[in-house]
Amino acid sequence: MTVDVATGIARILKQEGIEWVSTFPVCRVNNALGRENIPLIMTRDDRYAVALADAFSRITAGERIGVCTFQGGVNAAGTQFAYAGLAQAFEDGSPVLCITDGVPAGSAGHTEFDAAASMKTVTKWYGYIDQPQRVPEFMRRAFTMLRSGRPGPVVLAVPDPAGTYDETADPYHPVKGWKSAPDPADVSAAVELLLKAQNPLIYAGEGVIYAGASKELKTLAELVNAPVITTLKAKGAFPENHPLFVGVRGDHVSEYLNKSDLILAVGSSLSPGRFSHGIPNAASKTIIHCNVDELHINKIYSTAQAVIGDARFTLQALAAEVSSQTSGKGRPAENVAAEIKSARDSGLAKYREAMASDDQPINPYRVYGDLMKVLDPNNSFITHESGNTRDQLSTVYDTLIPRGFLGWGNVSTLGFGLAGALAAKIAFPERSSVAVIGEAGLGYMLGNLEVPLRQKLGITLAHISNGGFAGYGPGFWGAGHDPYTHAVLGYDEVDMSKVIGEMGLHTERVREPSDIVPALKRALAANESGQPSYIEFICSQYPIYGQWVSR
Ligand SMILES: Cc1ncc(C[n+]2csc(CCOP(=O)(O)OP(=O)(O)O)c2C)c(N)n1
Ligand SMILES: [Mg+2]
Repeated sequence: MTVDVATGIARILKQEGIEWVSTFPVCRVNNALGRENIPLIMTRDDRYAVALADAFSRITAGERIGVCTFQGGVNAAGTQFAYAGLAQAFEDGSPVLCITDGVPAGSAGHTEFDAAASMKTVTKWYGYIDQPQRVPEFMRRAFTMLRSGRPGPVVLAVPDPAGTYDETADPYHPVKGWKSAPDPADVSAAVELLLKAQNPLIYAGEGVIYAGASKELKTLAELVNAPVITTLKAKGAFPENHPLFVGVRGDHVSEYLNKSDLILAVGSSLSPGRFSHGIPNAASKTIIHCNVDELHINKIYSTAQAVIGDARFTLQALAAEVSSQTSGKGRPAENVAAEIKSARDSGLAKYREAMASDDQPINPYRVYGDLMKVLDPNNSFITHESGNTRDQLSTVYDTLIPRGFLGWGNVSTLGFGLAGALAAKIAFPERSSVAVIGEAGLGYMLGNLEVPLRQKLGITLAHISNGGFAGYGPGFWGAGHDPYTHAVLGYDEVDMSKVIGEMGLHTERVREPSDIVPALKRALAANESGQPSYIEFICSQYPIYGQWVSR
């Protein structure tokens, strides 16, 4: 059977279980997707086409791959704008598939912008389908990379969507994805070190979520009685009401990082980026580094023992080895939970007080505390924006299930929060889905607010409206801290609830702390009928949150 390249790609996507594709037009594969009945979710810019698919891959932990298309070829306007989305997906290691037009043979060198070279800097693989009959080969390779090893984005460039090939010559079979288990000798050496440590600390990264290893993480932590911290991106990998959970950030987390003599890192690259902890006094600690990617071993810190493999198999193997080396008894340590509780109580005291504040303008922590009262922790999704909402929520928001909270951004590109909430609603329609945002993030989202209206995606935006870029305000961090680039029109000058209300979202403006809970309930009720909501909380600037620990 002869098929054209674009149709061949569409059919393979269906074989791979892809249920929709996000796009910003035009891409010469889109019409084939439409003809093959793959719904196209049109976003309002190319960065968002990538971000929506990227967020879908993240929220489903790569179980369901997000796919997007954007404009490429000689007229690479879409590629230039999508670059921002890809850079973020690459930075955070998200397995998103992007399909774009390739520069056709005979047109190379016509433009100043080299699309292929630029895509190669932000992808796990950039594949250029140079001949029609290679479609199955390239799609197979793409899905293998998307489902195996360290996650990352793949771009496929299609220079000739109308070219034809014989579909039966190299029949396509869906790709399973493959995992690896660690070397048993490394596992037993790691456990010997772990059992010798006085104050081991488990440092869990997003690899635990991608491996679906939360249960195994809990089993190991309980067996060795070790405190657990998670990275921002792994928030929710460990149930945050568990007695062994220390936190994501805050003084109590700093205390545990400082006092530990052994770090058992699982599923984290241990790269002290902008929004993660470094390991203080690393040279005097023993670092066991469990990771799927050997390139992270000995990357920044000296690794005492590497354990390379999938996080779930690794945690299973470590637990089995601990049992065997301790005759099933595990590591005794009586006071661990009580010590964690007292460290958390003192570390969180000032935030808990803020969460009960009756101040006007509203203290942002009061909104977060009330969100925790309204949302069902076992059946909801929340994400943050770049700025204070990230720093404050990751300090205090209690997350009980993996991806109940989407933490994102090794460097956090403003505006991704809406994509996160939309993708969560698509992935788990029965869950309430909330993005907490500031004015800067909102600025990046405005055009895309039409998307949930058109798609009937009932998500809620909770805007901490404080008239400026609070983390950059003058005065909080001493004189001279960005005083010239801090203020934007605030709630006294613009009523964003009216602006956005005119678009058709359910909107409210909340000044009274006692109105927060009822307003959130009304927002979520509107969401149930597919209407998106926007609530503007008139808040103070309050840039107070737990810090990241430096190396
Ligand atoms: C694309 C991008 N550019 C610049 C930044 C730097 N940045 C981080 S937060 C922020 C301002 C946040 O202000 P706002 O949204 O009002 O939140 P607030 O801190 O006031 O709660 C800026 C400019 C960024 N994260 N992403
Ligand atoms: Mg602000």
